[in-house]
Amino acid sequence: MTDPTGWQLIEDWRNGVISDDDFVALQDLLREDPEARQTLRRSMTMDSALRDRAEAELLAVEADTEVVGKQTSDLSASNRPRWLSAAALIAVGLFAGCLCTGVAWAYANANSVSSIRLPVSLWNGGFESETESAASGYPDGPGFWSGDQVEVVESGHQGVSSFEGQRMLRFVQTWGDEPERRGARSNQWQIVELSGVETGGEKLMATLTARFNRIDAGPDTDTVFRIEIQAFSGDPSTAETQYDSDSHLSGTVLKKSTDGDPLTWEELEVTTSVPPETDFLLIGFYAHEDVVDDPPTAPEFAGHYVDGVELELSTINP
Ligand SMILES: [Ca+2]
Ligand SMILES: [Ca+2]
Ligand SMILES: [Ca+2]
Repeated sequence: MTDPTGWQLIEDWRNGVISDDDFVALQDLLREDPEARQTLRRSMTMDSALRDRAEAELLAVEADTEVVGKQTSDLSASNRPRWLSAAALIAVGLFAGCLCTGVAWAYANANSVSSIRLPVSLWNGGFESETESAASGYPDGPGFWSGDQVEVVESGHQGVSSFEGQRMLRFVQTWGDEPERRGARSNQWQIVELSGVETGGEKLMATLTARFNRIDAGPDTDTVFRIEIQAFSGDPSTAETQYDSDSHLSGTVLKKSTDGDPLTWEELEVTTSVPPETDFLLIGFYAHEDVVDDPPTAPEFAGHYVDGVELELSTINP
């Protein structure tokens, strides 16, 4: 597809920042232009969760207009809810050990295969520990947050109540150790090892959820937050080089512009397939300077917070 407008519409949709009018324009374009549909499908190739979403939201038109070789993932929308088989629970539970903070059993219904919901917690996803960030830059192992300057603050900071517990994390600067260069985003990473997970041949999915909030400090207040999850093979110490070289096995990213109401938390959630050869997941969340990119030595975020970061692993029952 050579139409730059079409590319931009697809990119905005992928990042979750498309406007209502542009969404309608994108649907019209996809309805009328087979090449645009092909472009969208190709751009989804690495991401089964996005591909499912595209087919649910944007590519349904194909059923009426042409016969296509659909690259449909077998993780259909109706199968996507996060239910686990008993075998997967045992396998993941044994592996995860300290990662599991309360395994909740919930049988789907009497007519389905018995399934169990398994929330797998990241370390300190609620930021109730006073240790906010163990290192700067990429993590080289599991079990801690690492990235740019952040601080754990008490609930009520600048009029923002924590999403859960008594504390939350505030984005401070777009850099870690030294303000060496200009930056327009502040983020934190965490690695979750999966190399010991046995799923009994079932498809494994990972869902990342995070809640964001910000104050309204006037028209210059930045608005955009982002979450990201990627699956990699190999040793976790290779996370930085693999991420920089785009060597993920699968992954999903989502951006969202938030309101200026400090009383409401905005939720971002992404789901990605976890290929069998996955050894670890790289989890990330960001605040973007989408309105004004302040110099690195100036305050870069007026009051931008994250809380309630959760990772959930699930298998899809056939
Ligand atoms: Ca909290
Ligand atoms: Ca809000
Ligand atoms: Ca900046």
